[in-house]
Amino acid sequence: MQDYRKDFPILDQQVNGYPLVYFDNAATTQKPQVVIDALTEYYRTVNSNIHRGVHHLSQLATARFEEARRAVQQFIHAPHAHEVVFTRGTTESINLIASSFGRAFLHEGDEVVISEMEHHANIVPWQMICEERGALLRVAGFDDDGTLRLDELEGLLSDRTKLVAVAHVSNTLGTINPVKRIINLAHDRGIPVLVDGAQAAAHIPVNVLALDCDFYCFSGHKMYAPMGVGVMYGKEKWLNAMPPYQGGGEMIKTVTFAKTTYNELPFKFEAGTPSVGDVIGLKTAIDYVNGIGIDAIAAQEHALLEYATEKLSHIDGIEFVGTATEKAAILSFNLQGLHPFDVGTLIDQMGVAVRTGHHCTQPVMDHYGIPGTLRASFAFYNTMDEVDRLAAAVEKAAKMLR
Ligand code: C6P
Repeated sequence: MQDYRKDFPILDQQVNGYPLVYFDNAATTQKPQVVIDALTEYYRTVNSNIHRGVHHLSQLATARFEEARRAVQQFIHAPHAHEVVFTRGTTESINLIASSFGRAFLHEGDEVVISEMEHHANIVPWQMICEERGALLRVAGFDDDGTLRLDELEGLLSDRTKLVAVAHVSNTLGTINPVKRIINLAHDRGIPVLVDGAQAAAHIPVNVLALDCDFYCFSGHKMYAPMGVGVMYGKEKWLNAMPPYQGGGEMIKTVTFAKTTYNELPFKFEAGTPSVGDVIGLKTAIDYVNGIGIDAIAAQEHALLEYATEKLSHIDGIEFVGTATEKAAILSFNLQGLHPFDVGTLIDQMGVAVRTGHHCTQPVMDHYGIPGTLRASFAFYNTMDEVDRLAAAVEKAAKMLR
């Protein structure tokens, strides 16, 4: 894995006089040179609007854009390329589904079930649409170790439930949720399931066909691709039954002032000019990840998590937040009596980048009665030496603050 590290030029720099240790990969991953090159190459030689022109560049850009769609389809094992819709990111993907599915299928007295560990992006859009439609949001809790209470979730499912929406991996607790079991429980009752895959897509294998999920959402920038592109996978039967999210160019078949008819999938959900270069960058990132292998990536990140958990457990007053058995490489923690911002600021002075705060999961903070955590999140390019640097920095910060 060490060989791949040199593919990421940004990692080779000093911060505050120390070699950078980048442990904020859950917020966004760094980009390999091939992705940076794909972007500049696109703007240098191909840039053009897509699906609109007969001219050479437009056709080239369109072909590359659609090639990227097929790459995403294969990456997540979607049955059809037209079930892959490009968005700006997970947030937009979930808002699209909440707004469109909600308008089609949510009525007064209906319910949407989510979990207590969701990112705000998988809470607020549901609150908004539920309020608009007179529906109710129901929340399944988690145990103190960060394990989702599956029995509680099952108990919430009824003939009023119109959708279940859960994270594949929690961005704060690191928990890998048993999404296949959740999907089976919901499908037994005819309820569709949305999986928020923002923290899963680049870290564990994703197979939407095997999962049989109805929707799967993720962001390119969390999987080595540029910011500005995300994916909303939806089963054809749902996408056909849902109204468009936004109106505009590209999503129409015919427009008259009397009546407009909508384009076929996936274009019905892709109004306006998309971020073509970023989509092409996403394909390059997928090729790059495939070149290493998602299983090898998962194994390396798991080793980093185990080592970091062991190493940090020796620090005086450390409290881990999220210790479920099934975890992705996300380690949230606090130091007794110290504010996470203070510790985070001090370790940044030592060149170590972690995220501090509530990580857009305020209900998780409320669960524990804490204002925030420090969160180290790993990528395959991180090293055990960097974990040593984190542990040393945290220890030193604690000494300075106590
Ligand atoms: N979590 C983090 O530091 P966007 O911003 O649209 O790319 O992703 C939103 C999102 C949705 N679901 C989960 C589980 C997420 O982790 C995120 C983004 C980042 O944890 C930024 S808050």
